[in-house]
Amino acid sequence: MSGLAICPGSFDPITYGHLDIIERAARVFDEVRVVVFNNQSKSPLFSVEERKALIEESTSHLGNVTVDGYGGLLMNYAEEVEAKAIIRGLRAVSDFEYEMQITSMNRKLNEKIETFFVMTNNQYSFLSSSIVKEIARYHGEITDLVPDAVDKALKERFQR
Ligand code: COD
Repeated sequence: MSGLAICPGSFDPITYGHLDIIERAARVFDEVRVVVFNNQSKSPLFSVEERKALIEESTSHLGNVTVDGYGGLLMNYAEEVEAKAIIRGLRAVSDFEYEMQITSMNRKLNEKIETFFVMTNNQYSFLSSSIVKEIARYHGEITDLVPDAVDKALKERFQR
């Protein structure tokens, strides 16, 4: 599809579940922008700059993907860059209620920018940044769950 699609999120940090959604979006849209937002309610482990750098390294194999950070409303950003679509990932039915709520609100703010939902690969349906951080904090193995750069960054952050 022509035009720019935005993958918004906290990405604290990016996991293979996020990457799966980004790769699927990059196969469908000409241009994809991953945008890191500071979701204060989640008390982030990594700064926006650190999260952006980890996403850049993890998506360097995707020629049509760029990365940005933003401190305001998603729909304001989408309007500024003239995005055509918002892409969100779905893991399980439990994601649905939250996604319905933010999508309805975003549509109220701008009904011209459509939100598309992409279902994750089954192997990542249990995966979240929070679970990964929890495992890393107690020195469990996360190699299969996150890109190499994130594995390294988490190991450094939670060094014994
Ligand atoms: N498999 C597939 N998809 C996944 C997986 C997985 N294992 N893990 C996460 N995802 C998806 C999520 O469903 C989401 O689509 C995306 O990946 C990012 O996930 P998170 O958890 O990093 O990001 P969120 O959900 O915290 O992002 C929320 C936003 C930052 C987008 C939201 O808070 C926002 O828009 N903030 C900006 C302020 C704003 O506009 N607020 C008004 C909203 S109405």
